[in-house]
Order: sequence, then structure tokens, then C-alpha cells
Amino acid sequence: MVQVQNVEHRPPTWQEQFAVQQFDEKTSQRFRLRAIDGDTGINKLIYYTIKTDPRDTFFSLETAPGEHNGTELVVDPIDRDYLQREVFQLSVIAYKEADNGENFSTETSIVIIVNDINDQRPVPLRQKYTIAIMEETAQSLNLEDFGFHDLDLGENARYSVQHIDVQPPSAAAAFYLSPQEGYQRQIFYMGTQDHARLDYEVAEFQDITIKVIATDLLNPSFVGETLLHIELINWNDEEPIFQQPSYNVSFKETVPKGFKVGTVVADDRDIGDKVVYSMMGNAVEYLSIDDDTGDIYVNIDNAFDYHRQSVLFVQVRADDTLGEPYHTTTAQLVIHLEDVNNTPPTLRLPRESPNVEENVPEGFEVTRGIRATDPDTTAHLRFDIDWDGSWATKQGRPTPEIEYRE
Ligand SMILES: [Ca+2]
Ligand SMILES: [Ca+2]
Ligand SMILES: [Ca+2]
Ligand SMILES: [Ca+2]
Repeated sequence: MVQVQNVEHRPPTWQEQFAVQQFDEKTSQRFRLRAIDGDTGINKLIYYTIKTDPRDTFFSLETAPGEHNGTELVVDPIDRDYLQREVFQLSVIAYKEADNGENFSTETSIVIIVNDINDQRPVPLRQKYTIAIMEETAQSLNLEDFGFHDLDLGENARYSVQHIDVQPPSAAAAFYLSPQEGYQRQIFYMGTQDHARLDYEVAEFQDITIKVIATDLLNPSFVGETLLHIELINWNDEEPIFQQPSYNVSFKETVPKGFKVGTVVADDRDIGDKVVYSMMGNAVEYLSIDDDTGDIYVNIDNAFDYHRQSVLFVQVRADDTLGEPYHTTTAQLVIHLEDVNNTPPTLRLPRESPNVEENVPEGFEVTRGIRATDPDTTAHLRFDIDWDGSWATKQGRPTPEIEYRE
């Protein structure tokens, strides 16, 4: 009788196996695999080992010792969002050790696919952003890393964005935000759309806070928020404006040097700006203006003469000083002079001395040719005879005063 030794020469063969498994991220899974001895009738114990990418620490095998019912591929929860991977490859090797010490093995390749679940909210890239911008100037804001990141995949990673005022009210309307939807890691742009609202001269606008909110499109309770602090920078954007376009003053033509004519005032809304006043034209020859207060004074005696010019027009100017661009504005000062009775009347006598007959009756008209004029509009002329400077002659000889004086 010949004993025939059955020489082991076949690798194990798979009885339970799979090529692909697909399941949700962050779930635990177990999958059974089983191989049997390829050599008929021997039925050696089969051992299992796993080959994975060294990073993929969530795959392992659990094999009950001494049993023939295979092994379990154990998958710990896989965080697809953290890994940003959804496809994993590994292989499981079944082997046995022959009596002669030789190893016989068989390998099966497995692909694991994890499905994303929508469990991430859009997270701002920074908790807050701070920027200083010029007031009332059209611009796009140069914000670094301004955006959100939803670590999910596909539709789970889509979100809408909006911006609302924190302070002051209506500040958000001064800005646009683009685009209005984001996907995964998305950078957004903000710019001014109504820059006239961004007025440093309105105190509450000097420091603006806007909240930017991102909302998961499939789960509105997944919200991310960030704050934008926008500080306005003051510049010389306001013009000085005279309180009146025209100032009217009236005073006597005889006012002396130092007389205060009046005050002109221009307001400039720029915070920190200062207006300086000056006069244009030849008014500077007889008027001076305090560049700080706008007070106007007469700077010489006998500056005016009602009869030469009764109404004077003076251009007054205000300049702002905050910085470029500088602004200039003008107003008119109208001076109405009041006439003063300061000019003597002019008397015109007849060219020839009048003659009268002797013994004319009382009330006889001697002459009509006496005329007097006075340029002063306020003058009331009165005529008197200057007896001391008067005389009469009769036949070439002086007549005694008694004969003609009243
Ligand atoms: Ca999400
Ligand atoms: Ca997810
Ligand atoms: Ca100004
Ligand atoms: Ca300003």
C-alpha cells in the first residue's frame, strides 16, 4: 500500500468578497470576507492581512482566532470633509502556511466610496475683517481672504451670502457683495454701490460694522457669520458755503478807518476744516477782512464818497484748507452808502450887479438870478443876505446902509 501524500500547492480561494462598498461618511461599517483552502480536503486555517495607504488608518480586519468563518473588514468612521477624499483603495490578502513552510496567498482589491453628508456649515475664512476707506468715494474694498468655506461636497457645499447692517442703520445699502452664492471655499468681493452714504461728516458713519451671513442652501440652520469693520477716512470733500449769497450793508459815507462794515460767514461741513476769508478786486484798497472771522473793516479814512459812488459791490471769497482738492466760493457784499451833508452849497449870483430905481416900493424884486445848489441829498438850502459883505452904490458913490438895509 502506497501512501500518497497530498502536496499543498493551491492558494486560498474567496468565498465571500466584494469589489466596492459605498456608504455615508462618519459611519462605522463591517463587511465579511471569507476564503477557504484551495487544496481540496485539507482545509487549513486561513489567515488574513490588509494592505492600505498608510494614511488610511480607519481600515482594519477582525478575525476570530482558530475559526474558519472568515474575517471582518472593520471601517471606523471616515471624515470625508476633513480628508476631502471620498474614494479609498485597499486590498485584503488571505493566506495559509503549508506544512513545508511555504505560504500560499490570494489577494482581493476593494474600493470604498463614502458619500458626503451635509453636516458642515459655511465657515468664514476670518472671524472679522477691518479696513479703512476714503469717505464718499466709489471703490471696491481690498479685503484679504474675504470668504467662506463649506467643507461638504456637491449640493451640500452650496450656500447663499448676504450682508446686513450692525451699525449704523442703512449702512449695508452702501455696499454690494458679489457673488451672491458660494461653493466650498469661495472668495467674495465687496464694493461701494451708493458711496454718497459714506459720509464721514455724519458722525455715526465714521465707524461702520456690517455682518456677512452665509447660509447652507440645503440646511438653513447651518449659518456662518463674520463681521466687517469699515472705518471712513476724512478728506476735503465738502465746499465752503456762504450763509448768504449776498450781504447788504448800509452806513454813512463818512465812516472812519476801523469802522466795522459787517461779517460774512461760510460753513464747511468737513470735520477739521478751516475756512479763510479774503476779498477780491480793488476793495482791498479801502476794506480789510479778518481771514479767520470774516469781519470786514474800513481801513482808511475818507474811503467813500456818496456822490462818486453810492453803491459798492465787493466780492468776498472763502477758501477751505483741509487738503487737496481745495475749494473756493464767493459771495457779494453790497454796500449802500448813506449820504451825509458834508458838502457846502454852491451859490451863483447874477453876472452883473442889479440896478434899482430910487424910491421903489417895498417888495420890489431886485433880481431873480440868485441860484444855489448842493449835492448832498439831505441838504435843505436857506438863503440869507450877508449884510456885512454887502454894499450899494448910487451914482458911483457908496450908499449909506440905512438906505437899503431892512
Ligand atoms: Ca454644508
Ligand atoms: Ca459632510
Ligand atoms: Ca472742505
Ligand atoms: Ca470730509
